[in-house]
Amino acid sequence: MVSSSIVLRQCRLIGSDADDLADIAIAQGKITAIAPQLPDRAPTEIDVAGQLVSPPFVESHIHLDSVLTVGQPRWNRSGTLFEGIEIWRDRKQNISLEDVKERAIAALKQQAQQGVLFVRTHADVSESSLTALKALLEVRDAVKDWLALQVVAFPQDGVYTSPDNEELLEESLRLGADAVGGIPHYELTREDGVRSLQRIFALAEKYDRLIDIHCDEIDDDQSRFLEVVVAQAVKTGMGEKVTASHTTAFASYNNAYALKLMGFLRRTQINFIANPLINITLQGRTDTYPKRRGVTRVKELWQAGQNVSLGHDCIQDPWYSLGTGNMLEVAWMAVHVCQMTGTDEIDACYDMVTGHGAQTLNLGDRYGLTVGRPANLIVLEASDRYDAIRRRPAVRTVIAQGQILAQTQPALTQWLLAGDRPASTVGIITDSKGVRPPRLD
Ligand code: 17E
Ligand code: FE2
Repeated sequence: MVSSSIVLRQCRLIGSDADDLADIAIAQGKITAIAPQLPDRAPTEIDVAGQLVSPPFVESHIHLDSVLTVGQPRWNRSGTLFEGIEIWRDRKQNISLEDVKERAIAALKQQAQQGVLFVRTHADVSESSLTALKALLEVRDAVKDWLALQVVAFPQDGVYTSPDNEELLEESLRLGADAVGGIPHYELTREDGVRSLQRIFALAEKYDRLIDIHCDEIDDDQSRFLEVVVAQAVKTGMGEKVTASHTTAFASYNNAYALKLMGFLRRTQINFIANPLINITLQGRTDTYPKRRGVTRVKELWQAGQNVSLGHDCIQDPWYSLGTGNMLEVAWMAVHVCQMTGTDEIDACYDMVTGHGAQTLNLGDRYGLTVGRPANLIVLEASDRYDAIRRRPAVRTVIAQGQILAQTQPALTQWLLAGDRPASTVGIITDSKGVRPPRLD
């Protein structure tokens, strides 16, 4: 038997009963045992002391080529998607491999130290040198010992808006992009949008790649490319390899049409990604009042059994000036914007930044707290998923492929009021006990 390299003691596993603590043994990069009071001894023993142990966070949608460029060359004054695209068009005139790689790796480190170990990034491939794509493919390789990165070839300016773009998209697949992207609502006509989707599916089949479309990211209730994605998924049988990102127009469709579409969705198993931080700010910009939220029907899709995951989309770029890379902020925003405030709904929002994200990325048995799988896990200063989303506490320990990648000390508050208890560490400790809601079983 191989001896363990790390044993974590007294782990509160996601979804388990409160008092049910287990030990986790790791050897040769894999989880080798999960059981109460394991007899194994290891050179590294971590006393988790009843904190939450979770599979890592999954960032299922981010644009790493544009992260950390906010204000370059100017701020997005209108706050719209379209001004963002124009600012990025100016910024990308002078990107270099080094520029993209440095910013992307900085963002990935920011995310990984907060427990994100699987990421899907879009790379803009509507720029003739394909610098963003080449840089992100290099980043994928540079980080592979601690983080798994998927790269989507994303034609930001459209596939048929200029003569070179279709070939640039195919060249990106030859260069090794993991997935084909698209932006049908930004093609010049509805017909071009439909044609672009047909081409994207054909390319994905030819090169055996995944698909992730920026689909209907607009408040126009007539933007109906999701139905085309669904039709292509049904006809090709590609279902779970296909993702519709953003789909914000779904929030503006009339209910009769939305109901019909929900029915069509049952014929295939595509994935949805919502980006609540960004779309709550980008959408609704042409409304006065009432003002739409512009985030897709996350709750209804989840209730209908569709796979929904959540992403950042942006960290400090032309579309969104904020963001820290913390997936708990994304889940927290989804709870609010999508009104997922029931205890099972809050838990579901946590799942959307963990297991559901893994499903979107087609990670299969590369992901999960299961014996035999790669030892990727995080220790959170929380008692359960609800507590994690409420307080968004630090991820104390990040274990990537069986190695300790990062450790974070939580903030410590000292209560110093004269005459009260002597200085102590209230705050974190009393707060984490909080009030726990009765479970809905
Ligand atoms: N590009 C796009 O088309 N939509 C977005 N939300 C971002 C980039 C961030
Ligand atoms: Fe996006």
